[in-house]
Amino acid sequence: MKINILTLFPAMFAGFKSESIIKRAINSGSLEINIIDIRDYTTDKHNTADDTPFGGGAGMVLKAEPIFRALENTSGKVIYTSPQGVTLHQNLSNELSSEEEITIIAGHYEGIDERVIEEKVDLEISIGDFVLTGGELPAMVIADSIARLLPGVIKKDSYEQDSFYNGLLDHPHYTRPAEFDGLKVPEILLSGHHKNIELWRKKESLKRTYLRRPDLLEGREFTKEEKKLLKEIVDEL
Ligand code: 9D3
Repeated sequence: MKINILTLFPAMFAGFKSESIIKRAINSGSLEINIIDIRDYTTDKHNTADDTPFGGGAGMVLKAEPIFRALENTSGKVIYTSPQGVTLHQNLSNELSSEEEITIIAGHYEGIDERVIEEKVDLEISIGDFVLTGGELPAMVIADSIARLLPGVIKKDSYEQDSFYNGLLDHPHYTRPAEFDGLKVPEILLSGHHKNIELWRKKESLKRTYLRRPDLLEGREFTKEEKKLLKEIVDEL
């Protein structure tokens, strides 16, 4: 999959591309991240990418023309990061991960000229109800959540266990040593009894979800095993 990102601040994306899982996804050929500097598509001698808003007011607006020109080198869905957009959800990331190519326009300052949105943008996405300085981090968040779903990037049994994928929060994790400063790892995890470990993890997942995100359990169909575990959880509280 190819993900184009249009930005006025390409340097912000350097670390994103060159570390950890995203780096591996790129090197394995399943992902291409193409950072496009909007300033490269300006035509005046001062490379002006933004201007003051018509009608007055504070801040600057990204000009339409350089963005239109930059988009000529892309294909596929165009996404604009915006506080006015739909809130990102795992279901949307799952859908976007089956696209061959997408382009994310990272906004900055007050936003972009509305004519870009009217003519070119298919989908506006927010990453939640809090205020950031620009759309660069949201662009990385969107790209990251898509990239990890691409074939061969992470093991399937790894993301099938994710909250919002299986609908439950994660269970606790421990690694060596088995005792640290008198703090012990739950016995069962050292037992080597895989069936019981799986059941313990399922119960811890259910318990956390019940206590922290009961909204995730609304409307869920429970298996017989899950009903039994939930009864134990409630009785033990
Ligand atoms: C002071 C500017 N505000 C005037 C009402 C509006 C505003 C414009 C641009 C506020 C923040 C931003 C920058 N944020 C984004 O571009 C953004 C964002 C966010 O701030 N939170 C969550 N998701 C997103 S996606 C893009």
